[in-house]
Amino acid sequence: MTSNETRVITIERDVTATARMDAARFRETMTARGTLVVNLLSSPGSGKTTLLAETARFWGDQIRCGVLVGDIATDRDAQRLAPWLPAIQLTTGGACHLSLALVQQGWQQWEELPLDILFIENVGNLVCPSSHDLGEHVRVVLLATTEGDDKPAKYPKAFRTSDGLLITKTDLLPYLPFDVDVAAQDAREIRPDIEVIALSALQGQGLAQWCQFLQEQRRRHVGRRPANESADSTVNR
Ligand SMILES: Nc1nc2c(ncn2[C@@H]2O[C@H](COP(=O)(O)OP(=O)(O)OP(=O)(O)O)[C@@H](O)[C@H]2O)c(=O)[nH]1
Ligand SMILES: [Mg+2]
Repeated sequence: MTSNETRVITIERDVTATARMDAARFRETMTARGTLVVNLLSSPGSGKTTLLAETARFWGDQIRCGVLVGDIATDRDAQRLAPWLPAIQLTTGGACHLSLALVQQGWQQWEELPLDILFIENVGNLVCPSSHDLGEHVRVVLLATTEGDDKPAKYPKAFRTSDGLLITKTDLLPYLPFDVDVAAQDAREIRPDIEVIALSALQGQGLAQWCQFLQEQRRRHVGRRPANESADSTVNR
């Protein structure tokens, strides 16, 4: 073969099968422990960390949450979250998404900690994280009103692989040409059953609906109520 010839090599096995199996195993372990795993992804700055802090504040000690927070560099998000919920920073050292191996490394530090919900805040990026199963039960994508209502069709994989879409920073709607219905419709064309919630973490609108969504997901995937949740519990601020 000369140096500029191309050879096609057929690999007759699914090279992603091992990664899928590892993710499925982690999910099963977390199901058995009664911990719902929620993977949050979005562009940088859509409001993931702010939302997590407000979610933990909303629930207080009613629901036990922890977060593994991914960033390329710095532990700023873990520091911001520490006053509100247990937080471990996972620093990727340049990679544009979290890996299951890194998540499991973080989780090992908590194996004895009883959690109702484990959040994973992925690295701010609307492309790379969507291709990596981190063993989550639920994937949620955030789209801020400042990003434009045309983004779902432009970044389809993030929306196709997500169970929920949070339209964030709705307090800014009076100042922006962003139409919530247009963004929701765009996302539903890619993923018809995506649950859409519009919210403002800063002002609190939509937060109760988001927390209700998480409780429903927990009942569905993990099949138990949080230990501290009373039988007729509805979320109150
Ligand atoms: N107006 C408004 N600003 C918000 C809201 N939520 C977050 N922000 C602001 O948006 C900026 C980014 O928020 P973060 O929570 O750091 O966003 P992030 O998605 O965690 O960012 P990365 O981790 O860097 O990807 C901050 O200045 C927040 O104060 C909101 O509901 N309304
Ligand atoms: Mg953040």
